[in-house]
Amino acid sequence: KRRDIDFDIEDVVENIIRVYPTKVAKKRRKHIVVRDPSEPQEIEANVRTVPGIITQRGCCFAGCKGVVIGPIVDMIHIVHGPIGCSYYSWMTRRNQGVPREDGHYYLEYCFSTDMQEDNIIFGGEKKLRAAIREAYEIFKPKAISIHATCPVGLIGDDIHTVAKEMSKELGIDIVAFSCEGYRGVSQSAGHHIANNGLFEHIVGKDDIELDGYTVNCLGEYNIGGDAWEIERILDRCGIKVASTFSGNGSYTEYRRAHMANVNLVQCHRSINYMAEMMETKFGIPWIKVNFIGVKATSKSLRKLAAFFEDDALTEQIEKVIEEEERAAEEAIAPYRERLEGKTAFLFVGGSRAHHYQDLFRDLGMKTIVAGYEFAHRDDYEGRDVLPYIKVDADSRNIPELDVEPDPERFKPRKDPEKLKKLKEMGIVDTYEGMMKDMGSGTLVVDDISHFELEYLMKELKPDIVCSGIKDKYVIQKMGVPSKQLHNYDYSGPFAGYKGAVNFAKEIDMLINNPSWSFAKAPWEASPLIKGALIIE
Ligand code: CFM
Ligand code: HCA
Repeated sequence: KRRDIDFDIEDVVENIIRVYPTKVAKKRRKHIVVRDPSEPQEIEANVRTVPGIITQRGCCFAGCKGVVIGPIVDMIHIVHGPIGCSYYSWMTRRNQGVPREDGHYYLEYCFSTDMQEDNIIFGGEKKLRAAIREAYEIFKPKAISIHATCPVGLIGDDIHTVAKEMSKELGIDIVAFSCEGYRGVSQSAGHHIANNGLFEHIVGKDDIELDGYTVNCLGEYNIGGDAWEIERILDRCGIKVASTFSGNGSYTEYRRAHMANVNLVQCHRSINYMAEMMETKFGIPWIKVNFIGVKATSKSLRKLAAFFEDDALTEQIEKVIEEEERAAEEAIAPYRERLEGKTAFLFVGGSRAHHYQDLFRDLGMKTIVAGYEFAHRDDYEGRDVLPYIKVDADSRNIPELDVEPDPERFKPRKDPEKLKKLKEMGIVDTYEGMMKDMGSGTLVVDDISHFELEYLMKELKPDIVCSGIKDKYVIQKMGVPSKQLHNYDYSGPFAGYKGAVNFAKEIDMLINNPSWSFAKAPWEASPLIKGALIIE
């Protein structure tokens, strides 16, 4: 029998599930977890979305071209396909960049083969070759990437052979990515393909020594300038960023990225493959960091101090933490007073729904429902519980590269005994995942459907919902403010200490804006016909 809905969270979940047809209900139930920190919990993730359900997910092409490769500023990225795929992946993500001294900078251009019907029928390779030649003649780039869209896979254009032949003809690196939109089950497959291509063709080609303490920032895309705030902080500590994968990324910098001391992993989901392959081939360990949130940033810096084990560096890091924390907390205090106790829902791709919980905690707010669009079980349950290869369903279609230690370049950055100790301390080569940070009775929902989102909003009445463009205005029409955590709407940075202050100010402006009380949800404005499904 349908019970009256109360705030017993188990009941809320059951009420959602019983609306679905039996088969769908069975599937969706496994994607919803009511947190009980007293026991290890499992969640279904990285599987095909139920057809017909309104999902927030994107495609493999989005993950490869849009997310990982597109932000590299000094390569030309050619989309082989219909113009729409190129246009819709052009500058909407707000990944920022600047030209380097050599002047190669193509972020503001949109390159496409603009496939037409006759290319679909007679093949598009000729057109792709012509596009590469034309781009080369005009811009003389150092390197070009080619990205396949759905029709390319369907008609069987051999983009890898075209890349090889054109690379020989023009004498530059040309890397092809078979990232047809339909591959895998989400953007996630595209990350994997992009990581493989970058690693195989670009990373580790130039042995140029780097001075001092150097890190690569992996899984940081410089949305709204986040990477620059992180760089500012690391720079103050005396640590240099050798390269960032891939916000404001550079082909030239990736070729020597293997010379850095350690890899910092911000977004584990999109770049864990690169971290893993670099460790195997070059001996570079990785540290899972989170630069979203004041306390989280300090914690990440302390992990770095523990890794380098240098008293002078540790002292400098502590000094930076002391000064930056004080300034940020002072600036946040007035906002925190007005935000304390408010609640948030977080639904974002594969890492931010976890990372932003730290920042909300700094504001005195509580995340009561959170979920990823396309993360894998290890991002929820923890990396040590679930080593990535075992849970990586994408690997069904995307082959792992055969990576071995490179005898000439493999320099262990830490002696194995120390590394083992650091791992036991939770400092290197490990990631705990989202669920551990979520309190008893909170909800974790993977690949949330539109129906589930609306239902949960009506029942739990969050003060803010952080999500993407597909549901922002639906949420706001329900009288609840929505902050996009993908592109940050029009602002940022939100990372690091200064970013946390920007975020606090914006969340305060949104939540404490009196206009929301004037918005009438559709069901308030005109009565809806209401029914209940009674299942005995
Ligand atoms: Fe990583 Fe990202 Fe994210 Fe992601 Fe994305 Fe993004 Fe995202 Mo949008 S790489 S998983 S595929 S942190 S584009 S910068 S905001 S869904 S949570
Ligand atoms: C993508 C990119 C995206 C989309 C954001 C959104 C981004 O997945 O293709 O749905 O609002 O961050 O720009 O995640």
